[in-house]
Amino acid sequence: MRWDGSSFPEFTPDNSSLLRRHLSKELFEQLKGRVTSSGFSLPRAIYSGVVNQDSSIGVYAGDAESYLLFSSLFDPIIEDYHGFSTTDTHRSDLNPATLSAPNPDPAGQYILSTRIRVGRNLAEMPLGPAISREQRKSVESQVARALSHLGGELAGSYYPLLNMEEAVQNRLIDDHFLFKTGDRFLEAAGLNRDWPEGRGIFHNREKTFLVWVNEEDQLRIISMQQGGDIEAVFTRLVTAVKQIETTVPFLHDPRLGYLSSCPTNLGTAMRASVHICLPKLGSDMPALKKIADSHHLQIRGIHGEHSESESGVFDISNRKRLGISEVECVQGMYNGVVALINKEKNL
Ligand code: ADP
Ligand code: DAR
Repeated sequence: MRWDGSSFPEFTPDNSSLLRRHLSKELFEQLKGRVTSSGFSLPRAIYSGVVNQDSSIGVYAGDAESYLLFSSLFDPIIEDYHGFSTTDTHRSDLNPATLSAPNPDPAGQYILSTRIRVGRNLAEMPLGPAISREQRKSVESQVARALSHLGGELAGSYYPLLNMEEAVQNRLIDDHFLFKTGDRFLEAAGLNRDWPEGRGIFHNREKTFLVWVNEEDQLRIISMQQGGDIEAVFTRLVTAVKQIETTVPFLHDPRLGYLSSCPTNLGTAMRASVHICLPKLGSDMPALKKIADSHHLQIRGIHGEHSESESGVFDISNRKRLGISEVECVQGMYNGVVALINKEKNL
């Protein structure tokens, strides 16, 4: 679908996005002339959701100011997705000691791997949809410099996408370490401008600690490893986030927590996931979805968002990221995974 942004967009009858649910014609007329100090407008914020009628959310912020200037659209979407109202406040808990998540599958029968990531963006910078080419290159150099000072288990190297051999890039993607390219939702949001310049990946030798630079967010800080030692993965991530934040100030709001381009990644901006093999339960998707919904879990495919599960392996993670703490994100995922494993065992 094409759209020039001047008039209220058309939505197809099967469009179930939060954008369609919360953008009225009146609200569009009220907001369409507003522009943030980065030059970001409402039409740019909703363009991805208009040209991708299969969007689940459909909006992106271009800067911190977007969440204020377009709050009459963002706030209802935030409440719908996270259950977080305008009177709620976000709180953080990055203390591994308050997490109780002993490996739920020590024999390795079900959980193939665990990954916990947070999104972060730099303070004083626009978000990806509104950032300039020069600002994006500055983010890359600031982050690469900060990561070069990490020591011990976190020590590693930064690999820009610009000169990366295609075979190396494809191998990193296939092995679940690197972000995919050409996402049409990010493209329409303006997040892929000047691609691949300014984008890259940092990782340690074991690839248990990785940082994506300038994909959907300016940083995706990732801890991951084979098996179900969720506490170890969380501890590594927290150690890294706290060390990086000593040299790179993150964009943070007292009410919304860490700010991200997509409103689904506000607050903790944390997604804690396991790749789990559930061959029996996986053949009864209504039963799997019922347990996932009761624990506020999201089911993704083997290659992450917009992918399918393969041979009974699912990506199971927390759905909510705002209005709950980091420990509660991981604890909630853990409790749901325990319930899924118990169900699989009983089938
Ligand atoms: P994000 O988690 O950053 O929102 P995606 O859902 O697209 O992004 O996942 C990014 C990559 O991480 C994909 O290759 C996906 O297969 C991989 N991934 C996610 N969770 C796990 C996991 N528990 N173990 C291994 N790889 C994972
Ligand atoms: N694809 C967009 C964003 C959904 C949430 N996932 C993110 N942010 N990667 C949509 O509206 O479907």
